Amino acid sequence: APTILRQDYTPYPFRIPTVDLTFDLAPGLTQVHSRLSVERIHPEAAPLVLNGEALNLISISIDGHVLSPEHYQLDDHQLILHPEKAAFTLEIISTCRPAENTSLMGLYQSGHSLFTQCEAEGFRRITWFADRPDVMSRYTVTLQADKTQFPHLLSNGNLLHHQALPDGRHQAVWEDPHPKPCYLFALVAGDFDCREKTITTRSGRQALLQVYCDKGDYPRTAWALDCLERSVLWDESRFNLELDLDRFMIVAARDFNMGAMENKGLNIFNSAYVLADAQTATDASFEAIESVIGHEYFHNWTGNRITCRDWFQLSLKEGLTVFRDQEFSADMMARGLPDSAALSARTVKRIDDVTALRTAQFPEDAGPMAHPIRPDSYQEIGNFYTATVYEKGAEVIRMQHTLLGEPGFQAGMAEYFRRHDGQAVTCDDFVNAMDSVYRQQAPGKDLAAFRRWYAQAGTPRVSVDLQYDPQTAQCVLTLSQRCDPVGVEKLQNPAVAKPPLHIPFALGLLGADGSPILLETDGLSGETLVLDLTQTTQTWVFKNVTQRPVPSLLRNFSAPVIVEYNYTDEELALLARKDPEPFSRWEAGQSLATRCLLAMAGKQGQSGTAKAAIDLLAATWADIAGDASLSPAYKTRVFTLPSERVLLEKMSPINPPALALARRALRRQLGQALQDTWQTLYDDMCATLDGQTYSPDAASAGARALKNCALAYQVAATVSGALERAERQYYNADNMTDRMGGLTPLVNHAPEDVKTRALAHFYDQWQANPLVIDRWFALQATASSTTVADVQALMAHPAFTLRNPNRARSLVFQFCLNNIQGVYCEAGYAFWAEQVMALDQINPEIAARLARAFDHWGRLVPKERQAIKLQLEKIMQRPSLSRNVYEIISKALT
Ligand code: B3K
Ligand code: ZN
Repeated sequence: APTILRQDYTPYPFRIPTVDLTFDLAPGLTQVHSRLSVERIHPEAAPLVLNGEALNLISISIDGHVLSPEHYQLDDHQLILHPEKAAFTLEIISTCRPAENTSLMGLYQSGHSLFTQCEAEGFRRITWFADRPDVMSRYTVTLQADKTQFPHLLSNGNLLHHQALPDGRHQAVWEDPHPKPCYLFALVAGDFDCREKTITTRSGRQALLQVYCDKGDYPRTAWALDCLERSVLWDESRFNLELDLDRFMIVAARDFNMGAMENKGLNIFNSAYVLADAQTATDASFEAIESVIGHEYFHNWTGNRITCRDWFQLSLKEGLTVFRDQEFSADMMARGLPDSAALSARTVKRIDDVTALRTAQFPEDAGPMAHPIRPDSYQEIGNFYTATVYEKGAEVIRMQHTLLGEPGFQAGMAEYFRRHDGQAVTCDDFVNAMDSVYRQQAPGKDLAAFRRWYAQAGTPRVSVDLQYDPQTAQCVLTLSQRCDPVGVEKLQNPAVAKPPLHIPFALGLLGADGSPILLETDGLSGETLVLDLTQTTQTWVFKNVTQRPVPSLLRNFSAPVIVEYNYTDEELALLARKDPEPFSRWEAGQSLATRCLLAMAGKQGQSGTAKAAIDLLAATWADIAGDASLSPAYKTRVFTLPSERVLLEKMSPINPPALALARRALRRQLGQALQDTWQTLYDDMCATLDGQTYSPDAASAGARALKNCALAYQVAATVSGALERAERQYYNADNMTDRMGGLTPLVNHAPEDVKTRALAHFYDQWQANPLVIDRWFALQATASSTTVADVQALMAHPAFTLRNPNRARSLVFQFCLNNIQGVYCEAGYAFWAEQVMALDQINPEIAARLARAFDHWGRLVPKERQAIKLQLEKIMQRPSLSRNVYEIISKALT
């Protein structure tokens, strides 16, 4: 497969100012009549190259004259014309087959409805077009279909007319006043329920907000509409950005490759990120819905009004929009709280975001698919919707926010819109706007070294050296950064020294009793300072430090780096108990737990060597449990051990089963050691929640999380009565969070009959609700006793299908990615390879994601490494692999 290079970008030689599409919609065969106004930009005789895939050509004409085949070249993916005129109307009539389209890219059927997904390169499966984001057009769309089967016909923008046609058909005409790239085109046809509300935007305009769902799902759309309204208000108040449409629609689809899609005015969502009520959705789902609805809405400005010049710039819109959705969620969680509680609430969100980064992005940055947030090359762009582009991209935006401060960052955003509204631009254009503000704010400084974050892959390491001299009362801090070549960097030039990055490094110092020490250096002073680390090694001297300090490093995770500093266990415990900065406080506890786990895993699960550290961890947790100043949500994060996937990155060679055993053993020990603590927490949280009707707000979600965390430790430790309590909680719950809080420990620890009865009861209760049945599959897929044979048996269940991405993810992905005890064996690897190949026939984008499950194979213990390599080679030998899977597997093997 050819590799596309960022440096090869050339502008498109034509403009296509207007696009007029008429769809004759039917699931079996849909006809598309496209009428394009085309204007040559370059005077030269550049051909007009249009992309097209899986289309059937009916006719082509220019200014009304039908072209015969000798006037164009057509193959499987391109249509090439050689127009003589400088401006003309091109008409193309073609057909496609939505019901046969299992890739879920382009126009496809889901349930009884029709949906589109065009980003990145799906529009070419609808009609021949310049399928690239820098060609922007005004769209008029006419949809015709059977009226009974498809009473709702939706597209971007405003509805111009709707009328009946002969033979039980009808048509709707939509016009989108905003020029857009074709990846933001959308249509939906189906029979839906709709919840709606008219709001008044800041400037006094009326806007209609709508959430469409399958018939019968209406009661589960209230939260989504509420989230949408709050998103609109938040973007006005925090970013000064107002909704630019009269109508904003969200439609829920059962079959969807990703979370959701920001099509202009017509967002299409995976139903998992729309539908929720107390009975069927967990607190985590409510929270995820809020963040995805915010994310897609915020794209309306960052992505749609200003879009990407080419797909290498994907992080321009994704990193920025993830940063914005993270801030939205944090602001929602902190709403109405006094300052200290607000900080704690925001920190809980920060902890969750950093955990997500470490779970998915750090491994990616250390593996064969490592790439800069702005990649330099790709074979298949669908493979680059990655944790690096999204989550690390958001960290790179967040660092700019840290360097400029909120007012400076907002000034930079205003400058970005002033310069580029309505354009397709690059990451450099964004940093230029921020840099213009930064230079004004801090004369002599600029973002030159900072820009390297866009060009380099790999997670940098910052090592910290601290020297204290009691005579002079000075503390000398030296920070050194390094980042070894990774991924393609390693192939291209393994010896190259990567230039240093600009790392904003936030830190504080604590006295032996945990009290903060005022930092004074070079005209800066404060309890937290953000140091500008721009060189490979830099030193700072802090004055008037009257006692040997304990450093609190990388506060609030001020940069996406790994910090290396030799703390003693006691210093970590001190920070975990006393650090006034809540993120670093959490981090210290996690570091102590990590030490225990790695020591245990190194000794095949025997915890003797780690005894002292475990006792210290337990004592620290007991103190934190009793600290009334900390919120239940925060405590839950403290009491959650780092996941296997985060821990794997810290082990060399990686031994996943040993880690899984160690983690289980430590959970059991902490369950036993802190029995009274768990009991108190459980009772307290029950009392807090008692008598309240379910609400997904952050405070009650936090109380439920802590209650269920305490229960899980009690069950893990086989405390007497704990299983019965979990069972009671499962059967009596009045909301899905508590139901899962009871069922999860049962499935992992209860005797077979108790477990089977509960699972059968669950299936029976919820079989009509696919999103709940996804939970049922996922819970079994991740249970520690589940084997490959169990998963195969579940795949034979009538409710299972590989064709629905949510279902495939709930069982196959959950097992391959998150069941460490089940999948790391020869049968597990063979199962994985089989599923990659089976999925590749159905949906290459989804298959390529599963193909990445063992990206870290080269760092595993030798026996496992060999076994996985065999499977990689087996996949590679398969004829007719998709470009998606080919790219992943070939990179894994180099
Ligand atoms: N922009 C979409 C991504 C869809 C890509 C599918 N290949 C979702 C989002 O980031 O908002
Ligand atoms: Zn996005």
